[in-house]
Amino acid sequence: MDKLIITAAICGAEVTKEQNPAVPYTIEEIVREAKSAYDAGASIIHLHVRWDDGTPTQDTKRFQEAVDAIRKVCPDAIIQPSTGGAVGMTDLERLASTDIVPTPEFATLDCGTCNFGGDEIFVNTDNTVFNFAKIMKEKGIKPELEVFDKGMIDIALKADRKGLLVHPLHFDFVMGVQISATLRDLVFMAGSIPQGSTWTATGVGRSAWNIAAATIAMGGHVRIGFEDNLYLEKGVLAKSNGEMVEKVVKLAKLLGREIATPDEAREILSMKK
Ligand code: KMH
Ligand code: ZN
Repeated sequence: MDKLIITAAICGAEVTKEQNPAVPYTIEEIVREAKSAYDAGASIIHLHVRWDDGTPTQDTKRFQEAVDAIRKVCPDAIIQPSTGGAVGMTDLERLASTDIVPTPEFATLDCGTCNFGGDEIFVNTDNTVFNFAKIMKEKGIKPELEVFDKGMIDIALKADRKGLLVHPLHFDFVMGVQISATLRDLVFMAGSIPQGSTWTATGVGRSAWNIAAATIAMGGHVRIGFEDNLYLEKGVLAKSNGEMVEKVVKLAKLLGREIATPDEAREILSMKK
């Protein structure tokens, strides 16, 4: 089994300080959280940015500022800007995160429309997915294919048939937003991607730890962090992203899986250095 790649989704676009005071908004807070995750064993930082008041933004300059500041303390980390942004943003707005310099080596590519709780809908039409895939291919950015259910794997494979993706593919199964966060469905998702692909799984909310443990045992990679989950255990808020990454590292040790460094993660994901 490959070493375990841990992605820290440190900030997100939706979670707030009212839910957990450690959720980062300012550049200083984002850097603090990235470093805590990196020091604990995360090799990938999945990045959203906020204005100082917490409002989510895809502003290129704000991303540039955050990435430059994170680089100073996590020099070899893989920084993965979000192109999902927040519900309601336009495609153009969302893509602005890929305009930073140097061009990001990795970014998310959301592969379909899904319910996002209450009346919220996260819109990604087929044309949006194809257009984002085309732009990322032209820029040499490896996409992490964000799939919130099995149908989104099928949409990603449509993009692949159009020649818009480069193999091997890498998926992130987001469990517990649209598809349920059950082990049955995790096995179904992992069995539905092309041979030779790599995958990460994210358990949203209370499912985070079950999904992480099952994923470690199955040979997948784990995403954890405030974007997806605010609690270290039932009733105990996590004090930092690092604390959550430490818990994943402990689970991996118990299950006999070593942790990948950023360069080992690049190798496992067939990313150019
Ligand atoms: N905030 C969600 C609407 C991504 O980063 O690519 C989208 C999201 C996915 O978080
Ligand atoms: Zn995200």
